[in-house]
Amino acid sequence: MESALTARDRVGVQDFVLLENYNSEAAFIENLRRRFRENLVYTYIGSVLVSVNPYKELEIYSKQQMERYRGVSFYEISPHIYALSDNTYRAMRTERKDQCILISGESGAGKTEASKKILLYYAVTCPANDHMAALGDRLLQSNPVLEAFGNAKTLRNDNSSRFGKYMDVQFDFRGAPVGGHILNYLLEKSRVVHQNHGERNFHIFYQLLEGGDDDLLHRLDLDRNPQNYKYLVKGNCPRVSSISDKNNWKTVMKALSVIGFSDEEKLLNIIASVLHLGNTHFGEGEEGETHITTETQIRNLEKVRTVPLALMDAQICKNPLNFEQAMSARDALAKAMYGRTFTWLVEKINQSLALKVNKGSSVIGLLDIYGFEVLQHNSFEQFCINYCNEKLQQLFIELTLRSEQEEYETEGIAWETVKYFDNKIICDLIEEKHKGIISILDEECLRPGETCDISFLEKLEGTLGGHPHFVTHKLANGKTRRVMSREEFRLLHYAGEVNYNVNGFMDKNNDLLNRNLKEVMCQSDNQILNHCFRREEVIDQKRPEMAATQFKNSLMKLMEILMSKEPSYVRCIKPNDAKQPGRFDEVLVRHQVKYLGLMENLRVRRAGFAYRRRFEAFLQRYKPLCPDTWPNWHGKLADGVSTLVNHLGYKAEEYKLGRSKIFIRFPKTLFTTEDALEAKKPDIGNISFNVF
Ligand code: AD9
Ligand code: MG
Repeated sequence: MESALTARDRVGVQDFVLLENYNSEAAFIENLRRRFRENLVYTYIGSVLVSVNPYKELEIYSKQQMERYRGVSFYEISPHIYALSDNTYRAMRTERKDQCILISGESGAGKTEASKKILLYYAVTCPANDHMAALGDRLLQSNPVLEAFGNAKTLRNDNSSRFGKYMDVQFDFRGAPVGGHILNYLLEKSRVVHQNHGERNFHIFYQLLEGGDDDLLHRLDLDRNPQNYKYLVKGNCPRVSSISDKNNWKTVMKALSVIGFSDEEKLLNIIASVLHLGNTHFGEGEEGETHITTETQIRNLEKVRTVPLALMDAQICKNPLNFEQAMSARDALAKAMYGRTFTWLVEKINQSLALKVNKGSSVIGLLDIYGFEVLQHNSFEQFCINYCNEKLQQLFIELTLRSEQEEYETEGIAWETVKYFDNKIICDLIEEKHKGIISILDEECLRPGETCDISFLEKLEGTLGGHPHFVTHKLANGKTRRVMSREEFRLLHYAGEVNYNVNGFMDKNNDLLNRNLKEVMCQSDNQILNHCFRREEVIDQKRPEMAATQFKNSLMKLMEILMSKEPSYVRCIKPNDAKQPGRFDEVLVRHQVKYLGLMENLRVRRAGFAYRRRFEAFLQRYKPLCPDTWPNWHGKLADGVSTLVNHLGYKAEEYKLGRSKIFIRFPKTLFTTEDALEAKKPDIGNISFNVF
């Protein structure tokens, strides 16, 4: 039999708090690597779950596995996303407190897969009621629909979520799921009209062309070749080997019907119209005015009857717009149509999940939001995404520190202060009223006269010059390591430096749709678009909130929601950039460990003690080691633990007894105890490396 020590050497510790040298990043990464090599993709930092994307199907998600984790406490069995799901569920049931699970990590790290596994766990293991079967299905089926419309192939992930998602799952007093609600955040609309090389538009376009039957495509006047559509050729990547658009199309259509959609064709009409719109060309008339020139496109668009093209033409002509303006108005329309339809789709799904006002019910919220993003060229979208990650990191720091501190106080043990980087300074830099980047951007968008992206940058330099986390070409004085262009500003995020190119910031923040085009859309025959483009909006002269401010406000609300719940965390790590199984790129992993703040997390968690366990759990496990506690201890639990550790020879500096838990300072103490247990009970074999 392999000794416990070598087993531990081989597979590492299952909780980082048990690392001998918990300050060493190298030891942390080595532990991750050992476990990854053994296909052990989950490891804890206390109650936080760290997950490394295996990039291959592991046999650990079956129904039998779900059963193994039901009602079992965290440390009795190897770490798993099901353990976290189950613990969260039980905490909700026993403490009657709303919970949330926050999933973070960079693009392709496995956030969406994790959230789907959690949902599946609840759908399969929770008690059912009459409505439950249908509701569980609808909850699960909302995923393929949202992914078809909101995910796309990017360079980093073949199925990248291009929107943020927060989903509440509601449970009744018996613990059966009874409702759900989704909040969506900032869809990357620019993808509708432009994709970087090697990337695609949203999946649904390709699914429709590949999977739709001939009749449907005929009715929509589409042909099967994506290369024939301007909005689909920018990335030069119509097919992706890991994706079957045809099969996914079937899944999506089935999912739509489970959710209760009765008229998919209206939805598909809009998708087709976006493609036709992209192929619409403009030409200059005799007096320099712009006209739509492609007759066939007019015919097609009229046929699908979403955009009254003749009206649109008349409006463009009446306005009049020059060629460039007409093209950009067309693109703005395509983005607005798609973006609003996506929001409408989320509303429809919400109606079908119907969150109920229900006495005695509680919720578990799941947050799957885009990870920190640093691309070659970073624009407004990356700015928003990374701002969102700053906010989440702040929440994480605040809540983990708070809960640790609270635990020490409840247990009556002195709290040892831990040093950590508080990123509030960066959040303020972005969101502070009047002085923050978003306020300055809004002001510049509203200022009359000649404003442009560069004048926005100059304003930033004027206001923020000297801020320790803000740099530009001018302010850097040649001191920066990387060359910056004159159109960039750099933010020193908690996760690293990112250069943002200001080109397009003003336009994207304004997110304006030509008023005349809005008017045109109000007259569409398509009921969904009628719902999305309201007449009141055209009449109402008040300017809607700018995009960044809208996003900021929705994030504030999200923070409030999350603060009101008991959080659990899943921190996802991407092992390599090649999307390949078995490859562990140390540089890449180290970077993520750094920016996810995992070392800080570990330091906070250790704050003096490596291990803590409730008295009853500790006694239950180790009582065979002491004749006074074996087979049963009849006195007070604390006395039992005291008797046990005295018998084991624990020294005073090695442990402390709180009110309901024992705190052990060094992993070594625990390992020695664990080895003694194994020697005593060889029949339990290598269970020790399961436990640690
Ligand atoms: V993004 O920020 O939305 O671009 P995610 O959501 O973090 O990203 P995702 O969950 O989509 O990443 O995972 C990327 C791919 O990794 C999936 O399509 C799977 O092919 C693969 N993956 C992720 N997690 C697992 C897993 N637990 N088991 C097997 C996985 N494969
Ligand atoms: Mg995702």
